[in-house]
Amino acid sequence: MKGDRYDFKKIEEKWQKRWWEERVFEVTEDPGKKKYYCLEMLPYPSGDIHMGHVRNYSIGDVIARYFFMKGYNVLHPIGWDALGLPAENAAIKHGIHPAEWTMKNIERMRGQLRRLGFSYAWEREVNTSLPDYYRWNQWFFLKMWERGLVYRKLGRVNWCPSCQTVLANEQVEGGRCWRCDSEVEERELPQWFFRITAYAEELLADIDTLKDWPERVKTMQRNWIGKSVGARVSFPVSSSDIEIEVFTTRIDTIYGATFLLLSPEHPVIPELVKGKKEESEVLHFVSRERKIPYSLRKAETLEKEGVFTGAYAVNPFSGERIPIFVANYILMDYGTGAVMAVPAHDERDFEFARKYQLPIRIVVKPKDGELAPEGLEKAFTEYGVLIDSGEFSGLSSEEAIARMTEYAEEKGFGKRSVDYRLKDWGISRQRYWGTPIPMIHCPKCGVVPVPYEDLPVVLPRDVEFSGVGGNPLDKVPEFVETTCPKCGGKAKRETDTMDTFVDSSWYFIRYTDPKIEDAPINVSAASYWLPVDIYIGGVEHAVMHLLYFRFFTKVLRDLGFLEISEPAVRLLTQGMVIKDGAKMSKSKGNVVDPDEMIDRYGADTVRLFILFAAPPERDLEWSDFGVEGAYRFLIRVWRLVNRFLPELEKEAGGEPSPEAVKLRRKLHQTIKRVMVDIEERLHFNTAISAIMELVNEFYDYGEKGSKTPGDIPILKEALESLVLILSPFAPHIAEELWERMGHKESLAHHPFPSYDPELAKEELITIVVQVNGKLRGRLEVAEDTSEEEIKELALSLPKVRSYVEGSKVRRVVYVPKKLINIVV
Ligand code: ANZ
Ligand code: ZN
Repeated sequence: MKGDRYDFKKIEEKWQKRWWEERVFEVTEDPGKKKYYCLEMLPYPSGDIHMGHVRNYSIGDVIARYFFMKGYNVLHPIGWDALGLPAENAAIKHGIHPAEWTMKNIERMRGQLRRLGFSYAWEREVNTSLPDYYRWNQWFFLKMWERGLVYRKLGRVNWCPSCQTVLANEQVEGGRCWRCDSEVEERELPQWFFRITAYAEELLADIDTLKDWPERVKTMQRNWIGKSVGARVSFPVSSSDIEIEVFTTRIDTIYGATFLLLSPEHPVIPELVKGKKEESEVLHFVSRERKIPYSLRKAETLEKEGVFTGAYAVNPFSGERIPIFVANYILMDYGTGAVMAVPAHDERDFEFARKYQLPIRIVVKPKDGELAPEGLEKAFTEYGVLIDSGEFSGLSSEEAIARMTEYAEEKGFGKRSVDYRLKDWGISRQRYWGTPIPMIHCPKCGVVPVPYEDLPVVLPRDVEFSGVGGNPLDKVPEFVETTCPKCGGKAKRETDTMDTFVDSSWYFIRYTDPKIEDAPINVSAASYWLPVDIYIGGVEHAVMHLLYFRFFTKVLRDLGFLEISEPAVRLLTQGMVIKDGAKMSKSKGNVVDPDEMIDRYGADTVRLFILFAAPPERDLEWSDFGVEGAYRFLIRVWRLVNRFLPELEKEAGGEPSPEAVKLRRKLHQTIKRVMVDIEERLHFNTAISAIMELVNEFYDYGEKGSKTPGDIPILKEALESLVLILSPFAPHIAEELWERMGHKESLAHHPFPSYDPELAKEELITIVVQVNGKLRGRLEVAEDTSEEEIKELALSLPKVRSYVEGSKVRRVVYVPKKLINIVV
């Protein structure tokens, strides 16, 4: 039996079965034990597990298994983000019911995850498409409605004129309908919104508390919230009693405002142009522009266009009369939808003024120098010193902003104002496969919430999916026709369903007690497990999902369910899996099927390769050669351990050989490195390479067997530790070898080996770090640190980062044990 072939198939099936039958990873709250909550973003059940999932979940599994072995009470759950558009599209295309399609996919993907040997608490699996989950979306909706955090207003949607239906953004491809290729228009429909802006300030401020989130994600969140401090100023319209309020962050430039701009959606337009000769041209322009999707109008490359309204406004500071235009690049959903245009100091206005030959007047000059007298090449957008600005001339922009805002407030035509780019969260979808919004429209009482005791509002099963003529739910009378809970009269049910981002905003809380029936959340379980200790997922979720997830946490705290204000302590955003230079995707035809790889090499090899090929935040280039390499390494471990097993039974005694002493040092250094790499650095690739070095050292010691009986205890310690530290990465082979060493219990809860700090001490050397040949830092590293690791360490030095950030690393020159030079 010993020394037999590495039969991964048999081994993996055996251990998966045992973990499952013995409920090895199921947990309950235990106040006597330190908890660790390891969470990976839950998958959408699209049909197959892809390599991106394998990567995400392998990373999470290493962390979870490691903390199990460190003695923590580890919550490591998984579930399904099971509502959403693809299921409905499949129904339209292939006539299969979304529920059936979803359940089938879940079955299949669950099987695939099992085959990868992940340490999930399967008993806590959550499926967001079941009424026992989504009823709580409805319940939260009602609670939020009571608190004024839900409202209804007109919102824009993509409309396909030929299918007569609303399209999701994902169904618009290059401005055209995914089904019929017609040009998509924008329309306004009443929609439901979550008032996330009520939390804008807190969402922004608390980013500073997220010490263990990547800077990049935090910056993206800050920009998305986009706080702008400025002023609102009212411009009276000449010979009328209309006033137009603008939002500006540069009130200091107001003497240079040479025209006023309105968004095509601005409500004042009809009144402004009424009876003027410009009226029909302006209204025509407005109706044309309003159909153009916002996404296009926001683009920086948009050709600026506008039309004169025939009306003039009066600058409240200078008394000057300036023309009013409607312009395509002014958006109604920011500020007030009206702008004072200062072409000398704003790029977009500059472009517009050039095009329509409007005056460009300089009112701010650089603090140290003059602007060329013959006119500007482009707008001067920096802060400077005011000129030609009446009594404010000579002030710096900073001072002028403060003083002029005060002045406007005193005179009553302006006020300080804070604006956010963040918009309220539009959650309405005109779709079937989502959570029904629990509202009723009564002709007498208006909008009436569904009473709590009538929840859940369950999706009807019998529905027709044609893809045309609007929301399928509208055509189900048994669903739509209802009675008003207030007056008992005939009423209609709301047929919009919720954005599926609602589901994924609180699933992590539901995992803490997924079966509780009389409440959405078990407060004591949530208080024990939360916050999430590490959250792992794709960087594509850096903004929306992570913001909604933070928002829900705050709302649920305010509803009394949670004690925390932020959901996750640490965030790890993994890079993409690429092949032949492109993201692995079905449409590119460069997909490597995980199942096929597992069949060929086993799950342990696939996991090991994926973890070894790149540090988690970087993109990972798929390599068949690399997979082979991972496989050969596991065979090497297999042979090594099996070869030494009989040795361990031999009689021990006497002094160890110098080679064994050396091996022992290496072992303790390796344990330390693996611990630091998993726990602190989250760099699994270098942990694995350390284990590989240890195995090499073992082979150096000799494959022939022990040198003296005094080596036996060291060999036993080294082999057992090797298997244990390998186990988070390649758990099946590790369990099998562990069992062969005579252990009866699974190693999943065996303590992770500890190291002797004296033995683990490594010889340190100093490496000089340069950027473009200039000294920027020094690194103290162990003598045998690899080039790749040194490069990573060098790039992570704050000083180096400040020189490298924003540019591309061209080349890295490494002089072994001396110097590393990063060329950007
Ligand atoms: C006059 C001005 C002069 C401006 C100048 C800028 C520079 P941020 O900083 O991004 O918040 N703006 C205001 N509302 C707008 C809208 N709905 N659509 C398009 N542009 C709008 O941008 C604030 C500035 O963006 C505002 O300050 C306004 O132009 C413009 F030298 O007012 B500014
Ligand atoms: Zn009623």
